[in-house]
Amino acid sequence: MGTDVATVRFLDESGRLREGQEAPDPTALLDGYRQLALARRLNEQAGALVRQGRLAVYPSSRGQEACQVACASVLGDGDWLFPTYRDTAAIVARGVDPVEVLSMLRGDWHCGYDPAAHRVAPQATPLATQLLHAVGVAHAARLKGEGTVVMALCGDGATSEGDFHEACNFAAVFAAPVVFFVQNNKYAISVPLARQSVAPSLAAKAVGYGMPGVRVDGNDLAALTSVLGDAVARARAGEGPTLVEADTYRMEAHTNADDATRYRADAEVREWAGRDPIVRLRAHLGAAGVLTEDVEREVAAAAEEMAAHVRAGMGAEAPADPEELFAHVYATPTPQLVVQRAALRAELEEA
Ligand SMILES: Cc1ncc(C[n+]2csc(CCOP(=O)(O)OP(=O)(O)O)c2C)c(N)n1
Ligand SMILES: [Mg+2]
Repeated sequence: MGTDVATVRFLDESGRLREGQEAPDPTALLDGYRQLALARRLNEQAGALVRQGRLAVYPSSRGQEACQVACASVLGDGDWLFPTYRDTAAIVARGVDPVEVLSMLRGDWHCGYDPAAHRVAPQATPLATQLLHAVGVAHAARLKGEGTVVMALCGDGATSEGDFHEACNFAAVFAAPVVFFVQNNKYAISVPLARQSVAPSLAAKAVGYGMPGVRVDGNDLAALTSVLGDAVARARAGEGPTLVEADTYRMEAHTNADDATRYRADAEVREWAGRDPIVRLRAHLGAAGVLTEDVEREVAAAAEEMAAHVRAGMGAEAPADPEELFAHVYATPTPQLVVQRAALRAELEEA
């Protein structure tokens, strides 16, 4: 039913350039490859930290690393990124220290980094709420005549939320400089895409809002960088929002608290393992002669250095002050909170 949009793809699953496709700049792609390797190592390291009890939870973006790297790399310093809980690697690709980013998933009450300094909003857990905030920031920037573009991330499941609809509609009507980037990883925890939407594609939903919708191979860094780069340029030129859907896959369970074998077949996971974004780019860059063994060694060393930094940062005990429970809620604490705080203090002093 209805008309679908074609999927943009530059590299096929074995890394060959598609016929008639102009070759992307290998130097930029090589830098992207470095970032992909770091993102994969971060996913692995964070998973290990969960098993060691150093992180409370980690929603892995394994398999989605090309999306993570591309959405950060197309932004300028003055632009904004609005991530979800699954987008830790995108925030790190934007240049934020992974130790800071992971502190929320360790259980801290704050997001771990300074959102204004990095122009990265806190990772949103309530689905799609960040899209409205992103549109607000984009609209304000436009009214102020700033050249800011906002990259708003969400998952396939989040597109069923009312907030998604409101954000898309408002952004299109007011030509807000925002890019809606949906990582369609085929599941919302255990709910498969077929139970989420029967639209021809998620990108096709853009038609109803009067904005362009583009579907892109989410495991092809070259195609993603091009499509997202064009959407950012369009927003910056005052032409309004774009909805970009990445066709990708969540290779791991929703989080460490989920058992994905209960709702999806191994064969499906294996099929997607054959479309790995890193393997594909490695094959392409190897054939182009730019990914030498020396470069591979250098990339692996940088990934190990980052992982060691993360282990050191997460291994150190987080400073914990129980009285923080009472801070940052009311400018003037309520009488009940004053009593409770005093009771806690007295109990801690006794202990
Ligand atoms: C408003 C809201 N409803 C429900 C949840 C519970 N929840 C957390 S993650 C999730 C699935 C989201 O799926 P998707 O948007 O596809 O993102 P993904 O986890 O696949 O990256 C749900 C239902 C929530 N966090 N917020
Ligand atoms: Mg999903």
